[in-house]
Amino acid sequence: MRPAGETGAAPTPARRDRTVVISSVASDAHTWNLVFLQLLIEELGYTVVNLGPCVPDDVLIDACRTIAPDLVVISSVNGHGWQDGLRLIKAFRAQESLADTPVVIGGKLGTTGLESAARTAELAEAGFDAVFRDGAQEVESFRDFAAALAVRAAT
Ligand code: B12
Repeated sequence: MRPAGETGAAPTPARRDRTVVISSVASDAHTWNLVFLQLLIEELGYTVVNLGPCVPDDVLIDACRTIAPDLVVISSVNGHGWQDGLRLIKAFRAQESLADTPVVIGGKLGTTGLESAARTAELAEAGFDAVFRDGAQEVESFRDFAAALAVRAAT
């Protein structure tokens, strides 16, 4: 993980006022991906609510309706993230209060580790604001995306 501030992403008061919800999908029992993301996002200065693994869609949706987060980060590595993600985002976007909430998904979303561009596009079309594939470069892209959140929200 890069040290906070290395690319101008040091924690700011604006970020401390913002909440990021992290969650896995209903089928996924892996946890260290979630811990990794929590540490990365906290380094940026955000408040994080980590809902953990195996979160049913309705539990995530209820939590987000209550918290009204500034960003929702979905992580999955068991290989079922693509279909779980599609189902989840359709239910999430069907909630009027969550229609505009930024939601991203990333990790090992397919069973082969070689997610096609078409599948990535399908997730984006279904309602995710960004889709991050596996790998260090994608984590860097996500970090830049998350770091810019407070700036976008303030303008
Ligand atoms: C530990 C482990 C388990 C443990 C998990 C225990 C726990 N409490 O977490 C147990 C034994 C339960 C398990 C079970 C299974 N596992 Co497992 N598991 C692993 C293992 C060995 C390590 C995962 C880990 O902790 N990594 C450390 C974290 C920090 O890294 P990470 O998970 O890779 O996440 C990184 C990226 O994916 C990315 N990332 C993740 N999410 C997001 C989100 C965003 C937005 C972004 C930007 C980036 C991002 O960033 C993270 C840091 O770089 C991996 C193999 C490996 N060496 O990676 C397999 C692995 C993930 N498991 C795998 C599989 C298939 C399973 C099972 C289906 C096996 C089975 N047949 O039962 C089950 C699924 C259970 C379930 N219901 O989900 C596969 C997934 C294959 C795929 N998707 O292509 C892997 C890759 C093993 C393999 N090579 O086949 N597993």
